[in-house]
Amino acid sequence: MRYLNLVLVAVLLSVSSCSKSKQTSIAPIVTPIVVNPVNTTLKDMPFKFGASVNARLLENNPAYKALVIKEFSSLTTENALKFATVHPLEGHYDFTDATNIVNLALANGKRIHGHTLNWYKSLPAWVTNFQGTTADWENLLKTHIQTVVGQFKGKIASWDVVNEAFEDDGTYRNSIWVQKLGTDYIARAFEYAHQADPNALLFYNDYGQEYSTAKRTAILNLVNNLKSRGIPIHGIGLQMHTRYNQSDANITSAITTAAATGLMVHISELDIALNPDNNQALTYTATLAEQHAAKYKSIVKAYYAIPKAQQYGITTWNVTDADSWIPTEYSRPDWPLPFDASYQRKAAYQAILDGVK
Ligand code: 9MR
Repeated sequence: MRYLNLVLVAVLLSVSSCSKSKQTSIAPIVTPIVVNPVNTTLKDMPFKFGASVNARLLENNPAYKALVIKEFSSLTTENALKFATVHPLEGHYDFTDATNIVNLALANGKRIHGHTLNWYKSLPAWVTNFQGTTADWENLLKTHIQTVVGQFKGKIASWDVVNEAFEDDGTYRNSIWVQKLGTDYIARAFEYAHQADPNALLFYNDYGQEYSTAKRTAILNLVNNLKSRGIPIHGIGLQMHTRYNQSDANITSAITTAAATGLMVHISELDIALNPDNNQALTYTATLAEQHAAKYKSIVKAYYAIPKAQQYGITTWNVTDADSWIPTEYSRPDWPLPFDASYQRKAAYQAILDGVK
């Protein structure tokens, strides 16, 4: 023990005398900061980068859960807060899935985005069969929104308040909500949500804003109208379910025109299909992987060019090619996400990081 101490003292003395005698002649050593790409994750992007997450997979698949925790700084509830899930019977709410996702997000320092308070799809039978006066329908809309938002007040940072209210030709979708309440129910949906959580950021969310000018214009008109009336709307969600061969010009127009409203812009459901023509025999090749990566990069670049304060973030719809909704929905092979079916990073992953360099 004593011998060890002596050795230590001797070593320290020699180091200090050595550095003293040479300190005037040696330039200070500057340790270079090496960015290790292995340790870099999507959490390190200069804006929030998220994914929509599936409650069942988080519950049953530890590798999926680990990937979600490791990579993302924001989580969107894929299905857990849709009307049919959260409010399956009249007067009966089931917050189980949503609560699990919210708790996971909060425990891991992630922002949580709620999807969606109002949609024409995923409605339970009790709503589609509901019989009542206009006032009864208004009460149904208001009660649902305020119960769900109120349940997660202070925890869910932002909401897709109204989802997909327009057709691709820019006309209002003839949804059950428009049939029962007229198109201005949209404004009231935002007001109801705001009353339930005045700090929550409220978004209008829709797809096709990159490929349909008519739809984009209709959405911008709606949003500007709501703004001018003082309705509490804070952002536009560009779903961006797009394809590898969509033009950069169209994508950039959707992003810049949304930003021109002054509201925040959320690329809220990003995925890039490689097989939009439903070719059953298509296989994933290096060429497709590169085209995929290039489109991810150009989307990230265009997004990063809007004012920082308006960059609410980019969220992919689902996490990996194994859980993407696209192959199931269209019964075709496809590889739309930055992680492959074995949860490995694809070329698109690096392209996302490169998009902000
Ligand atoms: O990914 C979702 C899928 O699991 C559901 O079955 C489907 C119906 O609720 O909705 C999918 O998510 C959609 C989202 O809610 C709105 N934009 C389009 C998404 C893909 O269809």
